[in-house]
This record gives sequence, C-alpha cells and structure tokens, in this order.
Amino acid sequence: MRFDVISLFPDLFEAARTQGVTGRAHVRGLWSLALWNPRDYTHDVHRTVDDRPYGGGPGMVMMAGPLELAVRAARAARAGDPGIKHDAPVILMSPAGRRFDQARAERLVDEEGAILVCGRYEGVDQRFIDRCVTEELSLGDFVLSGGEIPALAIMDSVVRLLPGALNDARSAQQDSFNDTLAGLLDSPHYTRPDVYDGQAVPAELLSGHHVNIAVWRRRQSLRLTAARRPDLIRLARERGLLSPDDEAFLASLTP
Ligand code: 9D3
Repeated sequence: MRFDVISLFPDLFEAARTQGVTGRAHVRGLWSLALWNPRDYTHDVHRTVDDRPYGGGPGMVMMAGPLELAVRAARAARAGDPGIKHDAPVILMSPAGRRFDQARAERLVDEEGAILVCGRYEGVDQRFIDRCVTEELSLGDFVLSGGEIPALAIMDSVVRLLPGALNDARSAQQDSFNDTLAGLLDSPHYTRPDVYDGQAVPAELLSGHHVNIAVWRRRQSLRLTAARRPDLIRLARERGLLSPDDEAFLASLTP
C-alpha cells in the first residue's frame, strides 16, 4: 500500500506516519506515504502556485502547471516502487466530489493506494482536473479550508483495513459498517467501574451469558440505528441482513 499526497502543507501529514494505528502500520512496513509540494514544481522566483480567477470573483485558484508536474513526479515514483500497481487513481479532494464511503475505502485497498490531490483556496484550475484527475471525493457537506484533512481521513480508513494493521483482528471485523453488524450502528460500550457515580452497567453485560449479551447488543444496535439512521435499516433489509427476530424487534419499537 502506498499513498502519494500532493499538498502545499506537507507537514500536516507527519502524524499519519507516526501516531496511532496508521503510525504502527507504517513502522510494520504495511504502507508508505510520499509527499509532493506543488511549490517545488514552480519555475518563477516567487514559486507561484495560485492566481486570480478568470471572470472575476473572490479568492484564488490553484494553477494547473505545478499540480500536473507534481502528479507526474508521483506517478514516476510509483512506477519505480516494486510491488505497487502502476495505474493508481488520481483523486482530487473536492467539496464537489462524490461522498467517500467504506465501499470506496475497501476498493482503495485493492488498488494499493492512490495519488491524493489536496486543493486550497477557492479551487483548482479545471484543466488540471480534466487532464489528470480520475475521480473527485468529498467527505461530506461541511466547509473545510482544504483537502488535507479529507486526505488524512481517507488514508486512515484504508490503512486500518490492511491485514496486520489492527492489534485485535476482531476489531477490524466488528466496526459499524461491516457484515456481522449488517451495516447497523454499533451498540453502546461500557468498561470498569461497574457503577460510575451511581450509573450501573446494563445487567445483561455483567451476566456472563453470551447468548443474552449478543441478543442485547443486537437489539441496542437495531434501536439506535432505527432512531438515528433509518436509511441503514432499509439498506440492511434490502440486502437480506435482517432476521425475522430483528424484524419482530423493530416492529415492537414505539415510534
Ligand atoms: C464558495 C464555494 N465553496 C465550495 C463549497 C468554496 C470552497 C470551500 C471549501 C472551496 C474549497 C474548499 C476547501 N475544501 C476542500 O478542499 C474539501 C472538502 C470540504 O471542504 N468539505 C468536505 N470534503 C472536502 S474534500 C475537499
């Protein structure tokens, strides 16, 4: 797995290499990260990477030239990296992109990473997008200052899927969007102490009865998902992932 990130702020990415799950996976050699600064691919004395928008309007636009040269450098480096596929997707982080999701994260594992392009300012010259970008992805409908945080989020979601990235193999198979949970939200979690400021842990979790615990967790998942993400209930139903017991429990919930 290899990511190549094109960004005017390469320092923002050091944490991915050194901290937490992605940091450990990096130490274990499960993935690598290379950074390419468009400013290093300018030719003028001011190292200009942005300019005013044709037609007027607020803000600045990232110039096509430095971005394209940075993408070419990243492509060439990937071609010389043994064991990495050569036809990496070139993904622009963009508020106008399709929403990133777990299915895209899983496909990026198969694609062995990507070249992630982070925009700043009001946007990037459309001719760069037309020439170099294979796909645009957004993190959702909120306004950030650039594509760096979305790029970090995407790499985090992909790297944690790599075999050996998580210390507990079960964690990878039990998060909110996987098959055991049928794409439902996870049930609530509790740890010690068993009474915290007068609030007890639900008795089912202390019973030691694994069947009762599984039933309680499933029902909590169904209750939470029905309340907060009814779209995920419909999706699980369409995929045939809800049992007659699940349906009976859902029908028993008071609206
Ligand atoms: C005035 C129109 N704005 C577009 C919605 C301008 C604009 C806002 C924010 C242009 C660029 C940006 C910077 N954001 C990103 O580059 C970005 C982003 C985001 O802001 N939210 C969620 N996902 C993403 S991916 C890249």
